[in-house]
Amino acid sequence: MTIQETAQDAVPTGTHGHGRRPRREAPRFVRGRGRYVDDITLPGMLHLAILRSPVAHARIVSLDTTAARAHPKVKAVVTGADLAERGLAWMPTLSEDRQAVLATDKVRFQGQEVAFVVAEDRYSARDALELIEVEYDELPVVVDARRALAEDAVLIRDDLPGKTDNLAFEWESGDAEATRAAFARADVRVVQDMVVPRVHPAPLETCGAVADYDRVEGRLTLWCTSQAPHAHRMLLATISGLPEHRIRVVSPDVGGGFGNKVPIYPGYLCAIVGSILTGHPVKWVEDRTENLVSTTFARDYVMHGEIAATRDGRILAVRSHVLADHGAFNAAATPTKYPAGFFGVFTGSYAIEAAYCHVTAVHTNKAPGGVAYACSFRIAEAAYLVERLVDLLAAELGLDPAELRRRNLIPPDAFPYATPTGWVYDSGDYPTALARLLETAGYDDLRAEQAERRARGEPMGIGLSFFTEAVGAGPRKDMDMAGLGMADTCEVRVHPTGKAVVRVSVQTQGQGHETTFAQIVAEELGMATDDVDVVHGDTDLTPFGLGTYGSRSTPVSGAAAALAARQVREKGRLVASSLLEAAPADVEWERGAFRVKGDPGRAVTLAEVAVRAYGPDAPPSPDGQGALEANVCYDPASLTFPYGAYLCVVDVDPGTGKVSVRRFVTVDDCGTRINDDVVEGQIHRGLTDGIGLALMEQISFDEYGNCLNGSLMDYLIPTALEVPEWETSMMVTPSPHHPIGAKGIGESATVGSPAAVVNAVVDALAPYGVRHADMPLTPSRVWEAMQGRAEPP
Ligand code: MCN
Ligand code: CUN
Repeated sequence: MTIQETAQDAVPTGTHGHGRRPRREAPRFVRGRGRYVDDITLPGMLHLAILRSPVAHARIVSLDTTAARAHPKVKAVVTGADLAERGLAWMPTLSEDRQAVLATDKVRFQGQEVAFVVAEDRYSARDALELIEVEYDELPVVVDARRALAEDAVLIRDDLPGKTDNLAFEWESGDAEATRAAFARADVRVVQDMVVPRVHPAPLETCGAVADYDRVEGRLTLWCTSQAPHAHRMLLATISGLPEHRIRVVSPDVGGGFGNKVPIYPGYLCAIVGSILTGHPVKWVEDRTENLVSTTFARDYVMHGEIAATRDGRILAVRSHVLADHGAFNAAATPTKYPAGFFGVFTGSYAIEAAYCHVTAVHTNKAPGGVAYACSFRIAEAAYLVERLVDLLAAELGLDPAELRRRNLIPPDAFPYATPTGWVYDSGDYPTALARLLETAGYDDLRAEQAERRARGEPMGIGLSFFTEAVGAGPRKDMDMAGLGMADTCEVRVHPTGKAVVRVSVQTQGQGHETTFAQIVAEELGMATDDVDVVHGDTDLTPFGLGTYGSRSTPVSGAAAALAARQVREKGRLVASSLLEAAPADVEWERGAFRVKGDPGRAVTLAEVAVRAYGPDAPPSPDGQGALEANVCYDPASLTFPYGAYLCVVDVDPGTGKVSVRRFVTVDDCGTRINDDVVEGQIHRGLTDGIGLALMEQISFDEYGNCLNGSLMDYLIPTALEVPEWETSMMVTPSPHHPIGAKGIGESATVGSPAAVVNAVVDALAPYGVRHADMPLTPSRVWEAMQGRAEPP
């Protein structure tokens, strides 16, 4: 597995890129020395457990905590009514809805928070939960989004004044009229309904918090599993009424987020209330079932897709209607103006005249949330939709799917490319990526092999996908979360001995930021990466910013880091000119040092400059700020648009319907890469996600709203056994508006790969007359499809 190079030098990016460097956080993790929320133990710390609703929809008739309070080790028992007295029973969500912290009137999904107990140890807290008596008056449930708006559907959100139905929101994008006209002109139209099932990010570490409220100082410290510590601090301040400057949110090592840790959860607030009430630090760590059943899910889109083309295979238009299941409370994490996330990029990587989509989002009696799980804000759904439609169209036209894609890809000279739904893709060379993919995979040979196998009755499938993502939210004028504009700040300081500290507002959950942000700054300052330290995940120690999700750390904070380092370098140049006894205009930065123009032998490094910068004869700092310090808030001009071309080869066991992924070949382009190892790791992980999503992952419910996937025995996630040896390769088309030309990569493979797997399986099943089957393609579903029976999803 090697990374191959194709460089398209669109913008100069200095010397950034291609550093293969082991992650500096690795030794700590492999030796078990990571420090996660559950590793935090404070003197006098108490433990919190949450009582959750066993039913999906019910009125709370009565709630008796007498016996629980009498438990000898219990310090506090708190109900929704107790919180309501303090105005804390409800909290705002990231999507302008509200969510119950503890239920007061009704429970609206199975696993909803009803009460909590604080006790001396975790076991006693859990024991005491069983002593709480709750009488529920059960109500009808809405489980299927397709039934949510039926006349007779029970009203879930009767807490909202004037609400009479289960509609969460409606949203549209594109030009309905132009799309209708293009469809009318088309020779061929293909229509397909498809479901992207509800899935869960399922990070290895569940969510948790330790709250420590200091009654004397009036200060709150909250260690929590947060992908966005600064945004969470602001939200916690608004909800709790505690002053923001007296709240410190610390996100220590986080054992995977994948979007699960973007929202704030009732548990965080319960821990805070528990600490305020008892005067002790309080720890809440949910178990696996609580994580799977009650925290934010992903996908859950029922999509109707249509594609129109000419007979010779030119795609004219795409249209879609989506029914989005947002659960009991709309707690989706997405920029305010984008309630359906970035689903609007569903025209994918193709030059298409017209497009239109309409999204209807509904409430159901299921866990709240939405968007999460390496999705680039719903681009996972969008990419899947268009890539399935293109394959269906190829089948209809009798064209090879690779050829159909080739005819419609956005040409390289069209960038920056404006899509019919209003997105401006920054850069790319799509035809080269596709050509490289087909060549690396040996596409023609694969098709020949497939024909031979088919003749022998062996179902083999070849699936393609080509995706484009939009990552790196803001700019802040267009994008905000909970009123906070999406921009991020980075602070760089070079100390007298020439070592640097970088403080970032984003928060790693395993992506390797401690290494990669050091690399960005070291590269800009001509320093050794080991001489640069990265501080993150503590609101007291880092500048303000919106956090890590939507693969925005590199596009936003990475840019801030490069620019802050450049400002430091510029200050250093003045000091260097005094050291070199040359006019500042004659000093240039070249090959990692300040050099006198025309006399490159006369040079000083930044480390040499640092000593002088803090010395008695230092020249005055030009901006009156610290000698070698800079603080840059980066408000991105636009998003970055990484893309990729994937090919998956599967074999299907005709007797059992079991799918085996034999090969997975990829070409990705995230512009300039900071660290090849990290990028490759991100891609491997995302491809694994894609196989899981396509073949095994689903959160499902029975007709009573019982969640059927409360453990990792019932919610299958892929392991090394289900994945092949990856065949990855890279291209480099820098982003023209990013200071080092980098685009995000953290979600690319998760977004791009499910369609390749499903396309491969459907391709394998073509001889059985199958044109579509919904994820997850479990053996039973594949087998049903082979028998000509589509199993209802
Ligand atoms: N990188 C690089 N060169 C680039 C782009 C990125 O070297 N051109 C590196 C970055 O420096 C960073 C990593 O790749 O170390 C991912 O960068 P980026 O694409 O900016 O994504 P973020 O750091 O913002 O991470 C978020 C993204 C998301 S949204 C999900 S979901 C996801 C993902 O990252 N969750 C993850 N990858 C994950 N990986 C791990 N181990 N754990 C998670 O929870
Ligand atoms: Cu959509 S999951 Mo990531 O943006 O944290």
